[in-house]
Amino acid sequence: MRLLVISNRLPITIVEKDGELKFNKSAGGLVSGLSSYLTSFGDSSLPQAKYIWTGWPGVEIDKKKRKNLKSKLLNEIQAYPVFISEKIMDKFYLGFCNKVIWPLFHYFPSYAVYDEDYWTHYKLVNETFCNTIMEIAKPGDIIWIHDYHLMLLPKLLREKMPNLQIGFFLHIPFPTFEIFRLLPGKWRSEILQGLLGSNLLGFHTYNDTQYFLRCVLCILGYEHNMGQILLDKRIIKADTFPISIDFQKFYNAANSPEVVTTRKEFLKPLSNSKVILSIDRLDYTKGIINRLRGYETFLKKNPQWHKKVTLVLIVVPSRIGVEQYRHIKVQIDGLVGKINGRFGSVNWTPIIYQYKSLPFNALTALYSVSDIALVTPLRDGMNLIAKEYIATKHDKTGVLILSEMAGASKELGEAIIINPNDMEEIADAIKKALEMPKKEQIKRNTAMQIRLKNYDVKRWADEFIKELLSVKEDQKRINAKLLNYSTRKKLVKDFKKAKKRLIFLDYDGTLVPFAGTPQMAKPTKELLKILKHLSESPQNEVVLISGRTRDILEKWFGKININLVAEHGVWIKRKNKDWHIIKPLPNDWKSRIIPVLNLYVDRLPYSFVEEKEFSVVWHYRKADPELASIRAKELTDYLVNFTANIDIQILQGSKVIEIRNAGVNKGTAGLYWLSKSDFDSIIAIGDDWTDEDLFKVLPETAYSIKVGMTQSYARFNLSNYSEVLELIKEISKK
Ligand code: GDG
Repeated sequence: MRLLVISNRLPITIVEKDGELKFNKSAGGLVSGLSSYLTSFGDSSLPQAKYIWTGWPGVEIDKKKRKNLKSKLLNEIQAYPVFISEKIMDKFYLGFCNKVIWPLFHYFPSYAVYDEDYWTHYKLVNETFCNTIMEIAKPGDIIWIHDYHLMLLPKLLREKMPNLQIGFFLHIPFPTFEIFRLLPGKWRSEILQGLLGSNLLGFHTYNDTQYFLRCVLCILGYEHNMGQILLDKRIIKADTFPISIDFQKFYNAANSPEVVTTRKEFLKPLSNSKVILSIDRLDYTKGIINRLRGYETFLKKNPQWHKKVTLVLIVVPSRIGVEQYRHIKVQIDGLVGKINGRFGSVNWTPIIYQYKSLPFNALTALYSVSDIALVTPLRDGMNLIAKEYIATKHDKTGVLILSEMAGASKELGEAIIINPNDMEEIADAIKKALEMPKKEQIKRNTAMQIRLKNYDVKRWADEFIKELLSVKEDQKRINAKLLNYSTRKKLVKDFKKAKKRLIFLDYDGTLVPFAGTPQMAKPTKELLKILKHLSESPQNEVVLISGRTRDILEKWFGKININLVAEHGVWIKRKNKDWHIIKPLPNDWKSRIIPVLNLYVDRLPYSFVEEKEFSVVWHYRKADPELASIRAKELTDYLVNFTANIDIQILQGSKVIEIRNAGVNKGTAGLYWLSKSDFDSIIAIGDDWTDEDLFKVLPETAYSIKVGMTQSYARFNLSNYSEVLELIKEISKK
């Protein structure tokens, strides 16, 4: 098994020395986390487990040097570069990624710049990734795509290699529908369609997952069941996988000789002071300004802590080409100066400020030396800093102050959780942290450490890949029920051989697609021709078995000589005969139900009531899907109680709720036809719950076929009405 990890950047930095390209491995949160998983993946129990990491190498590579670099990267670190010019990357990365997606997905819609040129470059880079991956992908490979830079890639890959197993993980938050819909219509649909090319989509938090599923429903109209979407013949699963850290790496490093030495050095100027640590990439989402204001409020309110506390503020340069980042840097510089100027003295600097990144040992030393970590993002997918801080605490002392807007707050509930927009709350949290008894600190940190140790980054990656493989197994089970080539061939052969054949065909969703209103779903000329042809053969008994009224069936199919069943089995019309009712039924209950349904028509715009002779239907196909699903549940609950003493059934169909007499259904109608003769070939095709009654009464040898990929009593599945048409066209041939 081969795993292809795809991310925007390869975990390397390239340097040119004496005209030759050299590279160093770089270690960030994701990189170091994934690297340890991939190392263990290489020696895992999975047969021939191997991996290749694909991404942009970070710089534009001269055409002449590409071949050489490619083989060097592949041989030495199992990496495969995607070559893209810096000019294109600028519009893609600084443009679409960081001026559209990053601000929008972090709830900063006013920072988003909807530039068509950025979108063009986003598509171009995703396509270039796809083409590069095609150079190495083999059937059976597992693809794991990372993050918001590559949201179109799953679909692009699926189009080239339909059977690839593709997983996608989003490292940033997925926004609510109200934010996501701000994207121009074409972009937002293409992004969702792009993501749905995956078999598994992973998000940090339950909310992110739900927001994604809601966008899919509201924008594309695809419903899900427990996070599972069925699209054509494919299962797509969305689930929550909160990313973690390499716990042991941070824990062990905190006691390494290098870190112990660095810690001592750091402690020299800070020995008489409590240390508050703030470290982030320079980013407006990280709440650095709010943090400084919160600290300022704390100093204002608590003069007793002056000269006894120091904020170590590390800001790591990032995305320098984006205007908001330059602006925030100016703001931070100003605020640090203001606070130090106002509260500082010759022998005390309230904020020690550094605008550069730290080597790993220094970072770990700072974590372990700090009494408090102040982590106050305005919005953050997860936030690894918070987790890493806890991991370095050998004596389990130290206090984490964490924003409720970070995904990490869902797992690190023992931290002091704050709202980053509330300066008073930040200030009070700092005071509470400084005064927290050691025993309390140890209790809180022990609980968090156990959690982080048990669910580390390896476990995170492992669970993602396991679930990706399990979706593959589920898919296989579904595929096994698909009417494949050989079963279909046998069906046709058995049918042709038979002397007496019975064919049950449902109408809506089986022979025609669903339309906005029932009147619009008329049969096409081609369908009428096929049905006529099929029904004319004296060996065939073709029964159109529908929930429609006899009037509409008569109107649409009256001219062809075919058996009809209306209202799900209530009315029967044999060829050349008149309609008759299968058994006498009451319909006086309708007058009590219709006003209730009308009430729900008022409560759900675009829903309407259809009255049939022995049933009534509340249709909601054109209504807002979310409100509709709530109203449908409410109505069902209400009807169940309301009709407790009446012998009627409430059926949840495809975007309809139908209320009809109990005891008569497609099954009873099916038995009526089955009793007419000994049939040596029986075929029944339907897409709805009402067809299940029919499937249940058929003999085991019958070819029962469910249209759509949902659970059914039917023996086989076809994915949509056009496949049904192909099949009946084939059997209608002489
Ligand atoms: C995105 C999401 C999500 C930082 N400064 C230095 C340094 N770091 C390392 C930290 C940590 C990583 O960078 C930062 O990770 P975060 O999670 O805090 O934030 P993002 O970079 O925005 O990451 C985020 C993450 O993806 C993973 O899914 O949690 O929400 O935005 O690992 O240690 N490392 C060193 N020196 C530094 O100065 N060595």
